[in-house]
Amino acid sequence: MAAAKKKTAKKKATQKAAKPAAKRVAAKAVSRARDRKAEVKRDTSETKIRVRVNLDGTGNASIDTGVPFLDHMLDALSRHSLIDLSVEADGDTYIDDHHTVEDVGIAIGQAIDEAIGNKKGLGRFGHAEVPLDEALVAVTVDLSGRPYFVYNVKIGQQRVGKFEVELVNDFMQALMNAGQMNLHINQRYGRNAHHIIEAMFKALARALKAAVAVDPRVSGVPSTKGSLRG
Ligand SMILES: [Mn+2]
Repeated sequence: MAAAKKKTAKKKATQKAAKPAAKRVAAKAVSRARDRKAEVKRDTSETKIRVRVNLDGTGNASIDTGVPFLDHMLDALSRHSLIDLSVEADGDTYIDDHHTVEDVGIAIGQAIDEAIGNKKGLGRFGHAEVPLDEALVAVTVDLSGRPYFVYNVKIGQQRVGKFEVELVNDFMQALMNAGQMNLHINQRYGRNAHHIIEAMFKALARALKAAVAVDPRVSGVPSTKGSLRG
């Protein structure tokens, strides 16, 4: 009689233990399936911008900023990061491209930061060096929540077509601030402005691809401080 009772109790205990384990698995699957998408609308007297990102995309880009060279660069950013990126901008380009380029940088930075969410399991760091013919550019990113910007770039020409080369600096700075990221850009060498800037955007893409990736082996936020928000 006592033995039979013991057996029943053991069976019950086994059933009890099985239930929470099943629940845990289900919860994990849900959190992994969380959409890492964001939409940012920015509306000022200078620009009207809509940006949509999907960090777990396939590099699908739909870009129309009114600044053709920027469209070309954002297309490369999306393609090589595998981040789906949609950008529509209607800015005061009759003045110059400055407001539009800077505000697109802000909106993309905000969208990426929002899509990253709680940063659990985040790769956090990314580094890539990308060549384009004679040019080589390195980009290092830390999605630390602490904005810091290093821009070691020297380009001889002032323009690529109609596009002002110094706006690349403004774009990267805006992206870094709004995206709350530590961003280091180091041009190793290069002669042609188009090549240097395009290598920079491709390196940014590859660095971001690693930094926004989620590693299922990491539990919690990848920080000894326990937080990557400021
Ligand atoms: Mn090109």
